[in-house]
Amino acid sequence: MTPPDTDEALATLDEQGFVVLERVLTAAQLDALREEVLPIAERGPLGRNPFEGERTHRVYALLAKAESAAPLVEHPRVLDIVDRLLEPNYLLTACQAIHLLPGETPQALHFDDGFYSIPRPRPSVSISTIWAVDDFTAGNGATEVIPGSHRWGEDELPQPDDRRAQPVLMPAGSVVVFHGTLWHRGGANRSGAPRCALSPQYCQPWARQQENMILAVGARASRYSERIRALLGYSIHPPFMGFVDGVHPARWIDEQYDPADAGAGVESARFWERGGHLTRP
Ligand SMILES: O=C(O)CCC(=O)C(=O)O
Repeated sequence: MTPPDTDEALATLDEQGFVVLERVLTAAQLDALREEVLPIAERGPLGRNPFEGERTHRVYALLAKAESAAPLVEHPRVLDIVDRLLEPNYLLTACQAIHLLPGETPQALHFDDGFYSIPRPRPSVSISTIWAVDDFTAGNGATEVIPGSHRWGEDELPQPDDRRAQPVLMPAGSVVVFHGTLWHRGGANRSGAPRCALSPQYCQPWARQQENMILAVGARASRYSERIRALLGYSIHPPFMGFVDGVHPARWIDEQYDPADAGAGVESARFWERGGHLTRP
């Protein structure tokens, strides 16, 4: 099946809260990912509670450990969608591998931006993606979603075993993109083989990231593209959210970096020209 274009994907996201882009990774990207990420996932720590999954290897700070995750984090098909849903300068809030072992039970239904204390219904503060490294099947723990639940209010809660939850079936190399407000969970792995997924998640540029990406990735950030560095936090949300000692944070890993090249200086200059107000008084 041909993946929907960005406009179609946005329409589906608006209606259902999620959209699947099938087979968007090349065979080479998938091979590189499997070669590097699977051993890390298999060695990774088991979850510390039923939510993380006691039969799930869960590896955080993935960009510190596997450079082959980068093409997923900055995949143009995904970022074209996120660009239209979040404000410019949005950030990478989480980036993890989730490797469900046979026997894993269903996760609790939840939504990913639930820790921002803004009442629902509301726009998403974050957009999540889950990439299938293995095929997602009905039996191996495919992510389950409740279509339309991104619009639910505060009082609308799913049952623990809600019949509206449906598995996202997709072949390896596909990705499901969904609103941070969509109720979902990892499914039960009743198969005889593990199910590996990667989950980069993005948040508004004014929201605190779940994972402290600057500390998590550290000096390895310099190995990545400018786009990934900006997503990690080597960026500012103009006029000055994210400054370090009064200068653009990218200057700390690249002395030649000129914020004016990225347009970041322009917004800041306008702010000061207006006398330090976000809008004219
Ligand atoms: O593993 C999955 O399919 C979903 C996991 C998830 O939603 C989470 O851990 O927040």
